[in-house]
Amino acid sequence: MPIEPIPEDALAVIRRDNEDSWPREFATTWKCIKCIMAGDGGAEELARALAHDEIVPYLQPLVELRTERTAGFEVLARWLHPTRDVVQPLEFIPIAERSGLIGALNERLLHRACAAAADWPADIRLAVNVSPSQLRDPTLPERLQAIAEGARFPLRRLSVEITEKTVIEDFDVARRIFGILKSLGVQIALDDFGIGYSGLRRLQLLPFDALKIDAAFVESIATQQESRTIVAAIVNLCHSLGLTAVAEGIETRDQADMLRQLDCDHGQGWLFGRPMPLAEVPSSLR
Ligand SMILES: [Ca+2]
Repeated sequence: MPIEPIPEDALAVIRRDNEDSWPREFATTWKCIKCIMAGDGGAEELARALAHDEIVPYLQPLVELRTERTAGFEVLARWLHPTRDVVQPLEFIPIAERSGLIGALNERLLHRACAAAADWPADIRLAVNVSPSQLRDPTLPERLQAIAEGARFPLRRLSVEITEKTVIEDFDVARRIFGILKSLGVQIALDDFGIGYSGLRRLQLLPFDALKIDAAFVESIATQQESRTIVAAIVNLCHSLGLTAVAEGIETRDQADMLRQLDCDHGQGWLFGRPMPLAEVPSSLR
């Protein structure tokens, strides 16, 4: 997506009070600047947080359900706010989306996670979330490639997670980007499957490698027959299409046992580990 030029008078307004602290590196989109000029304090604070490296990756383990061995980690965002507790993504990802900062935010998280993971065992994968605006940007594959190569992290160890809604926004662009990512060795997972816009046709037309079954089904799997039936059907669908089935939000031993009985391949949730700072990952792998 071409970057809209930023009018000089807008930059002058932005710089007025913030000559030293203005995060120019992240103010590369007119959308972000318009947000800030319109008085969106959230966008301004988030841009500053990015410039000061306050948004950091926390990694949550993804395990093979059969062995409970760690297969990789999903990269999640946390805001180490200078005056508050750690801020959860629900509070700031919507701001990042509306201000156009989400791409810069996700890329920065990816860079830090890749740089750390390059030294971890070679079978440990990283999964990163890709936003709707990133998936509209035809340069996404080369951007991800540059980040991974810069961090000496092999692209074949990278997965991108994309929600159903994201895929729907611009199907043709998504399909082109998917094709390039696959040719680079990147795997693609459909995130939060089952709660949104489930178009099975898209599963057929897009080259997914994995489906992440939404936590809403996992939560009641040990107590409700209907949830079990739905999850069993999704796992069967995955295997028929040659995809890996991943269950999200596993919190109890009963849920894990049930998913294993249903032949679900991978799992993620507090039972296996909460999101942790990068520095804690190596000891979790021992
Ligand atoms: Ca995800």
